[in-house]
Amino acid sequence: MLTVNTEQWVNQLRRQLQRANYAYYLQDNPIMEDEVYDRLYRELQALEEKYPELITPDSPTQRVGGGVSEGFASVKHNIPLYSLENAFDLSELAQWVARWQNQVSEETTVNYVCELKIDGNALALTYENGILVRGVTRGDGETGEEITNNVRTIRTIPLRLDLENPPARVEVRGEAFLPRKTFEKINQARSENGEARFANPRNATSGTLRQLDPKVVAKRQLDFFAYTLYVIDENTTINPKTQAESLESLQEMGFQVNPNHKICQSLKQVGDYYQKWQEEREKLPYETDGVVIKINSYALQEKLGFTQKFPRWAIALKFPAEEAPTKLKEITVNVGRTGAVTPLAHLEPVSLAGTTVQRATLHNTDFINELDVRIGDTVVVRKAGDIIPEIVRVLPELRPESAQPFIMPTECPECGSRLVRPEGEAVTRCVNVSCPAILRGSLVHFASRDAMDINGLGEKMVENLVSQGLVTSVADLYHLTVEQLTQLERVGKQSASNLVSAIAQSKHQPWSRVLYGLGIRYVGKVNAETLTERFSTVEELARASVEDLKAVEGIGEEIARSVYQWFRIEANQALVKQLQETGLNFQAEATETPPAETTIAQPFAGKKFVLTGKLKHLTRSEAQQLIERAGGKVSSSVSSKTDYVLVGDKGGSKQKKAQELNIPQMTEDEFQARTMGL
Ligand code: 0OW
Repeated sequence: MLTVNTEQWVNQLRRQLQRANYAYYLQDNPIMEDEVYDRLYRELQALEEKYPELITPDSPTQRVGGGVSEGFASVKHNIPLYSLENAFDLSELAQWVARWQNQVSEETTVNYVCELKIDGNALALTYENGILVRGVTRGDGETGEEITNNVRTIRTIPLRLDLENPPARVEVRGEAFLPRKTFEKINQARSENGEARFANPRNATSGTLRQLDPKVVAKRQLDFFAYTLYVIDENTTINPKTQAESLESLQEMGFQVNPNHKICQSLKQVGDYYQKWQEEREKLPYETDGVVIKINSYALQEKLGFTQKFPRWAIALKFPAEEAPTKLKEITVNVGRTGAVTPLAHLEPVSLAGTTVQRATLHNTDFINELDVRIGDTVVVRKAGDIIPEIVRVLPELRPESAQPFIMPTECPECGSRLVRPEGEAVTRCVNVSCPAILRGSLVHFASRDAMDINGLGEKMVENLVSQGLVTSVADLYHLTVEQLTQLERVGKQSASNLVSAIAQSKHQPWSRVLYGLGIRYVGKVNAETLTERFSTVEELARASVEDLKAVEGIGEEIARSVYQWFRIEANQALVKQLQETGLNFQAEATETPPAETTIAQPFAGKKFVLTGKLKHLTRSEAQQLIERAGGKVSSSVSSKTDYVLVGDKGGSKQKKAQELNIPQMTEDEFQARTMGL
């Protein structure tokens, strides 16, 4: 029989479970083990089943309530949901300020609240006496769809406000969204059971909010950030005067408020906030498409009021588009160091995420066939956090009659030999070891930082040496003379002798770097170190069987085969012989310094860079990011300690200083070749 203390106990259980939910979902800091939570939850469920009169709408057991809806009622918002005017750069932001500034007296100090613009779906929530009674989609701002049962399944939306004396009515607005990881999981599941994938988290969110079955919504695990609070109650103590105070009150009531909001005293600070998040937003676990700037003072907001559609006191400053449509003019193929033939898309130049994009990778023929991309198509190209632009889809409705499917060439464009596509591999490749493209790639690799580290032997110089026929294998490098080099265009006496001595210097590199420099497939820097620790001379390594090689920790079937076959090719054996005669190290030296901690991904470990001139395909910060990711550092002035100057368009005084100090200059193409794939 229902006793008072049963009711009390049920209320206590409810409070305890609500506290546990808040700690788990909003503070990421559970206050009890899952099994303890489940035990208490089931006890509450059993008591509510036994005494249904005890059930309250805010009970944790009521999150996934209600059956499958037929459809959603269209309801009028108690207060309209305003949308935001857009600005696309800082000058448009300044124009927004100018528009309302003349309505504000001179001496008024204006400060702003900057909030990340969450790329989700706005929701309007209504609480009566602290209990959630209604959840509505934004709709057209005046009316929306009543989806209360679905909203109740969002764990970061409280079913009851965490207040002793809740106001009569509270209206809360915020953004429902799907974190990236959750979105990927949902799409994975949809692919597995043959459903169409959602295009992006925002679409997935709106699709989920309009699901007729709350159980499906609950499984999708939507999330929510609150950003607007209205308190409707004559004698309430909660009376925020600014947007910042509202965000605090929302937090106190139990809502999740985005932690990256910031009060800015000036447009300069707003600009810094915008710049910071434009660069860092890829790291966030959810998608954003800009920042929302609001005048902080409610008195000032009231004074400024609204236009037909927007509040005058707020604006969305959007991040530059990461995706844009452009015309695919032609497709060429690029032969890389390992002979891999990769199709390259040449595009009508399009400005994207702050740079001009004219090239994008098409990966391989499978990718081209999957997209059915044809020459002449209008394609959507994407340039997100990772720097290399990629074609994501074709817009078939815009396909011209003349569009031609791309046919991968059967002959290598560099040497004419037949291209092969090894069984089961996506990549088509040229296997002619004396193919100039492979020769160029192998020379750049041999001279690279992690291999023989020959300064001044970058892509441009290699291109020069190969096209003038001065070098037909890495062994030829060691016979180059200053006279020969000064015959080349744009090679002065000084840089010629620097290069000859840098090449001579490289003979002291340890056996592990020589092995890595030979460019055997699948033998990266780490594997080269592993192999040369186990096989201290090249003779031992050349004699090793596939089994011997596989016996080495970290060396799998693929690498073992590749090494075994490499040493059975005549030309390779001759090359090793030549290099040995030249005096390179093909055995571990007793005094060999332990392998540097740098891994493959650190081609610029310890190197100091200075950037000068405008880069074509990268912004300064992107180039800096790549350099740091590759283990290098960027400083602002050229000195004798500088290792490389990365020269864009019109290098200016820094380029001049580099020439005076004889510091190697790197072009953007060389830089991209050296950092490709990082
Ligand atoms: N998406 C957001 C966001 C935000 C409202 C109130 C004043 C005008 C719009 O993160 N942080 N703050 C607001 O403020 N709106 C936002 O999103 C809007 C809602 C409807 C259209 C935009 O998505």
